[in-house]
Amino acid sequence: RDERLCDGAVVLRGFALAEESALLQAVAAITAQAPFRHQLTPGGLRMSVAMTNAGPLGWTSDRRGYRYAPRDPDSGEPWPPLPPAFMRLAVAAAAHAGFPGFVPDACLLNRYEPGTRLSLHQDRDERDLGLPIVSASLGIPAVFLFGGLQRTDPVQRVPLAHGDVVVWGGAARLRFHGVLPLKPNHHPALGECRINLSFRRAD
Ligand code: MD3
Ligand code: FE
Repeated sequence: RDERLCDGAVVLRGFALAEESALLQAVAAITAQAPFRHQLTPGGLRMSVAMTNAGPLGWTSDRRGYRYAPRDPDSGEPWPPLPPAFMRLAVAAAAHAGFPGFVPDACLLNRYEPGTRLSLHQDRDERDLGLPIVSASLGIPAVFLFGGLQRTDPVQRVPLAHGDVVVWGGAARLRFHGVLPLKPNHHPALGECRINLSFRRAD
């Protein structure tokens, strides 16, 4: 079932389905407390992806830059805690992919609707770039773009469906990546929506 994309990146098809109902319930509880919002980039543009966080730290963006912060800037409250099902999934997927000590302290939740895209970028706001990121896809399918270490390197197109988990570590960790605009679609549990959970060790 493991699909190796390159050194350090492996797709675990359907890995999140074992926890499907607990994950969906946890997403609903988190977003009731810390709703999805379209953050501002440092350049002053509103992001097409709507985001929120769970865990001791959450990834935020505003005109001053990108950072991990312990509180939701909209409410002034701490981000909701990482639910047990989130922690179990991230720890199990990382261990399965060869990162046995990985324990996340941040989960970024991204919400996509038809037409939403995420342009090519690198994730480098975490303290230890030797640690992996574990991502889980829920809802309608998406095409993930997986490039190289330079923005202009050729990209692989990787279809990701409900329940798929990817572990990005080692040499894959600093590769450029993004998501193509979502096609109109429907998922029985989430409607016209894709939610991606990405588990990180920020601090
Ligand atoms: C590959 N999100 O939030 S998660 C992001 O589907 C982000 O919402 C995408 O990229 C999404 O930053 C993809 C998978 C992911 C996360 C981090 C990576 C892939 C990565 C870091 C390096 C290489
Ligand atoms: Fe990313």
